[in-house]
Amino acid sequence: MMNDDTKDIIITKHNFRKKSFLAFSFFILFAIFAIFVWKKINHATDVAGTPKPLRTILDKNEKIFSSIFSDQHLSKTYPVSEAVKKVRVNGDIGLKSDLDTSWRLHLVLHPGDTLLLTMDDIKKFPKTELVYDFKCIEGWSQITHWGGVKFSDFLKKYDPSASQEKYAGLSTPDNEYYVGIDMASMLHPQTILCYEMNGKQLPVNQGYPLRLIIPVKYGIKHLKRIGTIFFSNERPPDYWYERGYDYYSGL
Ligand SMILES: Nc1nc2c(c(=O)[nH]1)N[C@H]1C(S)=C(S)[C@@H](COP(=O)(O)O)O[C@H]1N2
Ligand SMILES: [Mo]
Repeated sequence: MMNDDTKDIIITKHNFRKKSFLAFSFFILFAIFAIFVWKKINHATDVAGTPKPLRTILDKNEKIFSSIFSDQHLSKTYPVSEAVKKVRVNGDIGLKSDLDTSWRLHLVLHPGDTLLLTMDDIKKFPKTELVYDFKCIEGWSQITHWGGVKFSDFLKKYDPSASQEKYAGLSTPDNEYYVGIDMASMLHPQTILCYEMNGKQLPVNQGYPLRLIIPVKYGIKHLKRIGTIFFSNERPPDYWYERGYDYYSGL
């Protein structure tokens, strides 16, 4: 026969077990809920398949960086002697087809109104040379030497009102590679329509006859073999943006 004291202890032990069990169950339920929420956030993606939280941060990045962007801020330049002779070739999207000998730069003034320009038209502008540290988003960089015309000079002559638009869109002649770039970066004094590397004609795998050099951006925006340039207030399509990268890709 139990005395009253023992009974008390047994009941307390029982209560304790019950409480631990409840606490543990709540913990498990909470953990399941947390995992569910985490998965939900992580699996929400945009058109590019980029997780929503990441895309939100990338877009905030663009707002912050473009608000402090200034065309007075020049990328560091180097003496020609520091430029590498063996320039890395990185990416050949849009360069695979044979280059058409009748290449023209298609400058879209308005939909349905396109100027066809030759290399002679482009070489009429004063030549700018630039030696700077070219940075690829994959993590490598190289001091390289380029020559061409300032995009701002070019635009002033051929399509001055275009500078009112928010973006420029550039693409290869076959439309396989394409980029969208904010107008402030396009008009930056170091942005050039480039036709020379190391003082010589641009090699085919580096974008002959004409490529973009834009030191305020990562390499992904330096489109090689420009076929078409157009302007728009909406973001033009962008190859690497569609594959999850930052649209702005500024430095
Ligand atoms: N047409 C075209 N342009 C392109 C690319 C590409 O694949 N196709 N790759 C870009 C990337 S990711 C980089 S880093 C630079 C590399 O330029 P380079 O090959 O002259 O070093 O070109 C950019 N322009
Ligand atoms: Mo790159």
